[in-house]
Amino acid sequence: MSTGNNFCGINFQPAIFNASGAWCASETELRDLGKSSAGAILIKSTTLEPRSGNDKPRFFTNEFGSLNSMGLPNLGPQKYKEILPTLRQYKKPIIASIAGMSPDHFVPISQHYLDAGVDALEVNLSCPNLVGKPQIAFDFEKSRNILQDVKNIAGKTPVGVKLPPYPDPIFNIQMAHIIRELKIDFVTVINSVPHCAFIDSEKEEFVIKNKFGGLGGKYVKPVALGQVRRFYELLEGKVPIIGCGGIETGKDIVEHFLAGASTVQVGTQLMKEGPQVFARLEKEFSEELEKKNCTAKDLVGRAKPREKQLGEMLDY
Ligand code: RRO
Repeated sequence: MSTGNNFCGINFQPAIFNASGAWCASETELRDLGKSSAGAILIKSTTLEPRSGNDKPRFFTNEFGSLNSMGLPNLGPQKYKEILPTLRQYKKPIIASIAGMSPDHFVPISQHYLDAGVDALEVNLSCPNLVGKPQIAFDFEKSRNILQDVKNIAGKTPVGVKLPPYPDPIFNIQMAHIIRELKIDFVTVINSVPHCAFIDSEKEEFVIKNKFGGLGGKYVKPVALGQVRRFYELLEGKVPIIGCGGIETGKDIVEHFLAGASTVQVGTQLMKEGPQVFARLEKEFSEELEKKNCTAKDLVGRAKPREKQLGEMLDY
């Protein structure tokens, strides 16, 4: 059964690839993704100038997930532009993630990647780890202007937006309005859950230098599924959604598709397991599809509300 999907004129085979930030900052990591079974290569969120990121330790994992305060370490658009032709040999779609340190940086960063012929742009409005800089996605006017500016120069190249988990659906409604108005091509949800903290009780210290970071992994799967479904409904299934958050198994991928995702990204589990995670997930997803006797595409948005069963004690 097909684990692939096709949208915005891009073929994802399988419909599983890396989340921006996970294993995609250096040339070696990007080549690793190319050699893996990932269905696309997504480059680390890129700022106009290269950045070394926040002080270490800045990444932590446990059995339930991860916490990061990376602070956008990336090689900058010039370097990624140089690497891009070598990534073409892997014959996968290549997507660039754009993260301006200021609103007027989004267009020049995007232009570098458009010149290099990337297959899509994912505009990251939700970096949680820049101290003193709020996530842009909560400022709807700023978000609209940035997306409009990038859309204006992108021509036929699809432009998507990467969003944070919104704590109330009123925010999803406002963002969905912008997405529809500007004809944004896809939506990626969710970025990590911001300003979380882990504390080691024996050492009596935070697990990362910056104390606060973005939460990912198993902890966030229900949050991600809720956001995928919200946007699926608000956009009436007409704008493809990339589901991201808590994918560890083929069943998790099925859940994201049932919620409304058309493809998925893997972050925490990729960091834990390395790029061989994609071969395992593709196999597990394929097995789940065999059991259901359907393709990945058939699953999109298929989850329905639970009905009360006869005799079931669910009265409160
Ligand atoms: O680099 C980061 O600290 C980072 C980014 Br840009 C992002 O979008 N999400 C995240 O969890 N970390």
